[in-house]
Amino acid sequence: MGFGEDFVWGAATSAYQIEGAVKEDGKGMHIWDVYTEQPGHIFEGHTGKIACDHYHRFREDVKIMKEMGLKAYRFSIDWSRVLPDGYGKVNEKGITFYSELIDELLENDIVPYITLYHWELPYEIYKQGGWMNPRIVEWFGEYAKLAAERFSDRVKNFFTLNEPQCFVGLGFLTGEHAPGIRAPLRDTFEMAHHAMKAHGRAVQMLRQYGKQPLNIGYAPTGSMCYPETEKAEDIEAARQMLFSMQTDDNNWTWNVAWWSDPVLLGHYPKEGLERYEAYLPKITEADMKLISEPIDIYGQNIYNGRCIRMGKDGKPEEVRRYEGFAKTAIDWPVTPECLYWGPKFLYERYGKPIYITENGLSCHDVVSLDGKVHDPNRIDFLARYLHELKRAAGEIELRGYFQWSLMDNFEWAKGYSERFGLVYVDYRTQERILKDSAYWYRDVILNHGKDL
Ligand code: GCO
Repeated sequence: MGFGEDFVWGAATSAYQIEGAVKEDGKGMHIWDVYTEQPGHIFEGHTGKIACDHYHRFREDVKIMKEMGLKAYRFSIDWSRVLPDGYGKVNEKGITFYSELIDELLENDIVPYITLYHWELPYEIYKQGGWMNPRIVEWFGEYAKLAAERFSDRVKNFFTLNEPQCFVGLGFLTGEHAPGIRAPLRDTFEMAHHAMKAHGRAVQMLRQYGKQPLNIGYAPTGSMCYPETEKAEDIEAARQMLFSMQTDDNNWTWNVAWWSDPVLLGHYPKEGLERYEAYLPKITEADMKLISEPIDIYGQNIYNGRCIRMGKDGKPEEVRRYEGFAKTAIDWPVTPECLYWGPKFLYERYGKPIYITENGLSCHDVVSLDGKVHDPNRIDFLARYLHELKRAAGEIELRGYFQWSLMDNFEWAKGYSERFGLVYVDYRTQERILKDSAYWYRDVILNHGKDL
């Protein structure tokens, strides 16, 4: 079995991480523009002011995608570039940029997948409460309507939100991402609820104003789990752990089921409603109906997972995370099995066609004396993970895989100190160099992963 001929092989990026041009052609400010200006938040004070200068170099970058044989490209629209205040006046130059990018992709037979929100919250909206303000549901809906009106004649695939776990959890629980706030627990649940309603409103508007039948989904992440062995009890333990409220309260956003049960099953998980009762906002039936507006595809960003076994007490327990695991440059464990078990468990629970919307790693990449970038660790990592994904492809409806990332880029609080790209970026000269892994991935795409 394995990957079919129509399996979507792609790569992903996000606006702030690659575009630069943060104050150009009418773009408004968003929370990362402001957050990165403040000293002390980002490694060595790095910002996305220039990043990979993709705003000016997108044609060159699409040419590279073509050379790599990519079939699809997942990118985000910077909400504040097309709606400087987040609502109201449209910035036509911002629309033109994304329109020209879409045309360039289509001319090169690369299918565009748009993420509407990859953390680029317009600062004007933030000043009015941002995700705490219930009006954000309508504001996000109006933004989705604009995207549908301007791009859905050529773009069929839309993801509404990228990783609400991060933009709520890291932005407002731990405060290590923009806007760097440690909000009261109850506020984070209210923000999360508004974000899920905003997702639902965007689905409605995309559906209503889409110029063609659309594939609509979203791209969450979460604390993935896989069994230590393939014994039935360990598999059951991993499945139980994955969909339980498995974290402590200060890391609650990593609980997968809290974000996906409402969208795909129409209700929050019972365990969570009981456990978090003291912190929850008012949740109405109308809210749940909006949140569970039917979607067509389900993205999941998976980098690693927790190794789980059934304990002697009949309860799931974790094998210690770093005991014997290889680690990537950003110190994340290498756990390929999560790319078989994660999609499998998610498909069994939700029954929606799945895309792996992000998977990849940071390596200590350097330009060697021969002028090339040799990244055997990335090839080894991808070979192991895609081997596991291929097994899942033989069992569930797995639509595609977007490697994170197309090119080295601004890695949030880590700035440019982490290199996740298949393409190396020299930030002083903006030179792009395809790493060995880019050529390896090209061959995987060419032969549909036959050798994985
Ligand atoms: C995320 C984001 C990406 C990151 C990537 C590496 O998943 O956190 O979607 O923007 O850059 O995952 O951390």
